[in-house]
Amino acid sequence: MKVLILGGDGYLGWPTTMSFARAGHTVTALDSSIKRQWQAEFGVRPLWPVPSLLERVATWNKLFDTQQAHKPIRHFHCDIATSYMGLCAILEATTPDAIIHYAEQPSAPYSMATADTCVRTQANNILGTLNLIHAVRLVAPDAHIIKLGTMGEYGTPNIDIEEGWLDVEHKGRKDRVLYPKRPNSWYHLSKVHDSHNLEFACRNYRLRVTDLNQGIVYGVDTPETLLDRDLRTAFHYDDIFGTVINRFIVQAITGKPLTVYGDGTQTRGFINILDTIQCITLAAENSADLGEFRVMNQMTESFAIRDLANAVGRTLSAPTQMIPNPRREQSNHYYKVHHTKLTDLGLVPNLLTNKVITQIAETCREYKDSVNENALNPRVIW
Ligand code: USQ
Repeated sequence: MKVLILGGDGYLGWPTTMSFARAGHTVTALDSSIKRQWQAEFGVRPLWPVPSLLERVATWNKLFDTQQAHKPIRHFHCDIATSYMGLCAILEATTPDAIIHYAEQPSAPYSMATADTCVRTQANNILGTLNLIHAVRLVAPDAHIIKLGTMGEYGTPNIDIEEGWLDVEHKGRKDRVLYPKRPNSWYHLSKVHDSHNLEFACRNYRLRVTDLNQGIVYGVDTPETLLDRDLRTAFHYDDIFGTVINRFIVQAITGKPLTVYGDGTQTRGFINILDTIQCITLAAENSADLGEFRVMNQMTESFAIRDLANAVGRTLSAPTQMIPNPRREQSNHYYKVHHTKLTDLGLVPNLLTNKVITQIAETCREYKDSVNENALNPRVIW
């Protein structure tokens, strides 16, 4: 396959880029590097230094330049939210079969910090996806768009969470509608808007789209990041871009209590970074049909946050601390998610075990002295 990865510099974009390249696909990675600026605005950075996309692509291509089976990765600098023509030109040059779209502002706290960060989040995410829709329609109408959505789009409804669609019966009539969504941040809401725009594009332009509602990702290593230190992906533990398991592990290795927001009864879906790659691969290998808006819930297990904190705390001998929840979230809520479509395609989950927690902690321990303790407690409150 010819695969174009939007957001190839990111936590998930880079490991995905390498995984597809290693599997023998022709891979192009695109990024605007803007996330590095967003990080700088809040004075945060990944736990270890991460070479630029250009440098990592060069390292990869050097590593594999003697092996016939591997084609070099190509890369482009492009901001898809502001450069429709640039995106069209890249689609023309790469003629992708699959386009994997990670190129979005990914943080709920960032989006909730100020009016400006809210507007920039929604502008970046919604306009980027709209430009993609129109560029694909014009230049590559057969390409399969694989869009990273999020489980947080659904919020915490008092009914089961289905995979994207809901069968409803109203006053004796039946219909199938997009699942009604009630997210908890401007960021998550930007992805709801994306989902609606993509579904509209499937109906009206006959695009083919898979929307993957992904849970909270944790983990550091993939088979490819382990090949060379300069091929590692970014690891965020800070209050803006760090996700909860990664944060708890860094708090534990630095001897700080694990910050459980509120009473920790809020429950969320989770997924190992290895399974993210598996799911994206399965989605790409099993394309949606032309005109189909296919939605799959990309998570493997769910945990209440306090149970998660206890599991990490027990494994790494660290105390947990309940602190006032900086976010407006429901506690003690119903949470039942259906997530069988990816398993039906062949996903074999890598679940969260003590061994997995210990392995992540081992990698992080080497950089213990680089931890910015100011970034361990939440700063954005809503
Ligand atoms: N939490 C704590 N303590 C912390 C950090 C978080 O208790 O120190 C709690 C939060 O209150 C929340 C849960 O952990 O209930 C998850 O927070 P998070 O920051 O790990 O994840 P979230 O803001 O939901 O967003 C992350 C990614 C986002 C992705 C999303 C998947 O940043 O890109 O879309 O996970 S999901 O949550 O399923 O929508």
